[in-house]
Amino acid sequence: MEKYKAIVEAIKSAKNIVISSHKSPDGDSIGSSLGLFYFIESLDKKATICHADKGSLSLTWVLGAHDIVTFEDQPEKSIELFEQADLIFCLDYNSADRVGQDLAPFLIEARAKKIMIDHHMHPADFCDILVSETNVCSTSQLIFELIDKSGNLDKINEKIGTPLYLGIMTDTGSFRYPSVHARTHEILAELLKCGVKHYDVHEKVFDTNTMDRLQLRGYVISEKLEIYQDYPIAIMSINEEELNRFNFKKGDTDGLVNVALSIEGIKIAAFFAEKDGQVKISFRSKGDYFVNVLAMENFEGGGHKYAAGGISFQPMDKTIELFKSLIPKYF
Ligand SMILES: [Mn+2]
Repeated sequence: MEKYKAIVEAIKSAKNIVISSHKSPDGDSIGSSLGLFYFIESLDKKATICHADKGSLSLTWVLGAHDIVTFEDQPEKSIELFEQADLIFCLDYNSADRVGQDLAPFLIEARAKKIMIDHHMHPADFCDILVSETNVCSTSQLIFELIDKSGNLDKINEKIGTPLYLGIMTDTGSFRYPSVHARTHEILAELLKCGVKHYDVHEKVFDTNTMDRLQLRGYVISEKLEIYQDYPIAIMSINEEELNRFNFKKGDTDGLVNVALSIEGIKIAAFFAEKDGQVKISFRSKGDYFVNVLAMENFEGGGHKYAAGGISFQPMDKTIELFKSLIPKYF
């Protein structure tokens, strides 16, 4: 595909390449960033990954994850990277503000050529090259397509493949969402052929618990899960004091919202977590129920039809009240 070839040409002629992704990086942001990073390396070029903040422990075991420059740890270096870049990749996000309010102004003002590779709906118009494939499961899959369709499949190796496998796996709930297509499995087969240890990735992401993490999850499920009467909606919430009680670490509550969604008959699940005076919200849904519009219009967020997130600066009780008051309007 011409677009992918143009991207590889842009990489080859760039001097300072920066790879960015959205704030609170997930498996796909870290996976696509590192997969692209090692692909660029295979072209004898160098890149620097710069994110707003670090990923959770279940993600940062991947080779190279500790070398990701973050604004939270190195603000000056991060700003310098954006100012000096002549090529910036925008991976796994669709508008500039998604990199977080600290980095966004530097991304917007950067003189660099910008390339967006993403699978979220409604991409904003701030990039020079746009790869927006909303029916593809993950940005990591699109990085594989970039490598393959630019004629560089022979470059794929374990270093590139492992983070891409991580990104595809985490963005598809382990390959089971409707967004997984035959092509996804063809790609996974290619990744295994080049030496990716799929069992290792699964174990590191899903079978690496601390006692605190397990007990926190058990507590939320047994004490903080509420089924909303009259609608097929489940709500979970946890406040700062409770998080501290279980020595909360980033990632400890990941996926809990899916547990709520798994209850028989439930079509919409919302998870509210209070931290640093804000309430972060995750929404999941299935069937005819979509959560992205509600997240976008009321909680400064967005995402996909069945998986979205948002934020509230109101106290927890007010935030949940607001969500409940919106239910008749949206569902
Ligand atoms: Mn993604």
